[in-house]
Amino acid sequence: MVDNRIYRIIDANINRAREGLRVIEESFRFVFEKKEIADKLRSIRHEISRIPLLLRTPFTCLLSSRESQKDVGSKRKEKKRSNLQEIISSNFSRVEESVRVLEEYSRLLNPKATPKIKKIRFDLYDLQKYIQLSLYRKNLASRLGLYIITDKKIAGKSNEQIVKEALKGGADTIQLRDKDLSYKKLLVEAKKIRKIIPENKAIFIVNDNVDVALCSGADGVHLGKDDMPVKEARKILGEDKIIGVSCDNIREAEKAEKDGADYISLGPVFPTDTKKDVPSPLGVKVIKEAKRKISIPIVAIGGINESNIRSVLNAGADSVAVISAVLKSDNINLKTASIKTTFSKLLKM
Ligand code: TZP
Ligand code: MG
Repeated sequence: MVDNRIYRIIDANINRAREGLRVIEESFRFVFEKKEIADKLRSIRHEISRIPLLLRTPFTCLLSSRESQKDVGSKRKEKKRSNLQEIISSNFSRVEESVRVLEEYSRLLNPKATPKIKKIRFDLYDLQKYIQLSLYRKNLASRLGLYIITDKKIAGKSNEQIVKEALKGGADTIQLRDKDLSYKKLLVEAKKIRKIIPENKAIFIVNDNVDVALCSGADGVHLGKDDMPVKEARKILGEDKIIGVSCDNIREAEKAEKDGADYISLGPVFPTDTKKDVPSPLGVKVIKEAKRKISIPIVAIGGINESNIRSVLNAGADSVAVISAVLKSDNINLKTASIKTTFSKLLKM
């Protein structure tokens, strides 16, 4: 005869696990609108609902053991949550703990069910990893802000010097772009720059080279037409690095999103002398159209300066990438700061 208190534990933990999953599921259904993930969560929720069957325990047994009002743990203070990520993460912990409890107590009811419940717990760990790293990348890519790209020739300064000054001026993202350095020297340069950019102060992206991005500890890589395809890059980089892709039309933008890019750069929006092999300026209309068609962040690029930044942001760009408007200035720090002030004011409107 099984102690009624064991049924009470099973009942409470099935409810807790199902409810926690439902909380996470709602975010993916209604906020992020990711059907695949919502479906996966729902299917695990259904597996949990079938646990009484696995334990050969009639639901009436579980219900009659329930004494929620008497629960000595029900008066505990609830913790504050300030964003969706925290809600999702705390609910994952709740669900995993509950499934562990079910797994352990299943030994008293039907030991044959224990490995099946254990499998649910391991599926949850994988799903949590995938979900939380995707959210981490989504958050990072939404904070690209004022995105400064290095160019030693235009600046007449070293990459390190450019980065130091741009950081002082408040750049949100720094991309190391150096087409002249060998693979070996680029890695040395990237490691030096990673040291100059404090984590959490600015985002650090390496242009072109996936290996260098990974080995230098950068936050991500930016890939162009001649670089590694996004899907291959993701295999190497894992789920905790962001991948940006250069696009010069809407079709490419849609493909980049489908392939798993975390953001795109789109341009040239205005005439530029900095990059030669680019199409004629696309105008801000391309930003407006991309905004309607894709949902990953859009970094506008090409000929952007203090006087046209407003039109780019009004068209819906999430971030602006700048080379010459900042690097041609004698004072990169002041120029960055001044563009940043305009950028921040416009984004707040
Ligand atoms: N990709 C499209 S345009 C461009 C790149 C790298 C150059 C942007 O530089 P600038 O000086 O800000 O126009
Ligand atoms: Mg490239």
